Amino acid sequence: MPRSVLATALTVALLSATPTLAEEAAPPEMAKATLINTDGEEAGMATLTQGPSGVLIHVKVEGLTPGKHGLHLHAHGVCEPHEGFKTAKGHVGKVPGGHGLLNPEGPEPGDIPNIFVGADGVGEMEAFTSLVSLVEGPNNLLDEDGSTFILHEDADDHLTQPIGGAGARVACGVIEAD
Ligand SMILES: [Cu+2]
Repeated sequence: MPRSVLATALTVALLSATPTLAEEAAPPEMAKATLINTDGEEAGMATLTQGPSGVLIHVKVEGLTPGKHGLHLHAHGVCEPHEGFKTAKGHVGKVPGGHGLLNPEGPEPGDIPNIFVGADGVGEMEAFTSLVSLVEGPNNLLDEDGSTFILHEDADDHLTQPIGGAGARVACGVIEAD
């Protein structure tokens, strides 16, 4: 092969291996959830951002009892305050005996760390999980029947079944593509 033809072939190969600008600039997949309390009043906001290996979660709440509260991803995208938010169903990816970030048999994909609420009733947390997705797989939070954040009355000890002793459901937010 003449040298100039080889050089051209190499250039074409290199160009085709370079990502296009559109691919590089593609924004991350985002979702959000407005949390409501058991009176149906707004109690906070959550944002979710898809990263290359999981989802970054940010939650901010207000008007809640000070202290630690269990926070989970639940498997159904309906928040009905008068039903005690039972309409959100169980945890994403729930398996018997599998709840808890510290559970040798766990965790469930819906398990995330607690949120801490201060004396002023305001709480905020950031967490990352590779067990769920906003774009694909069996634990896609934006699947057909949706998903929710559920904030519980008490702390999750990350071990006790079935919900870490976290008690009643006090706030709920439907996760929606943003
Ligand atoms: Cu829960």
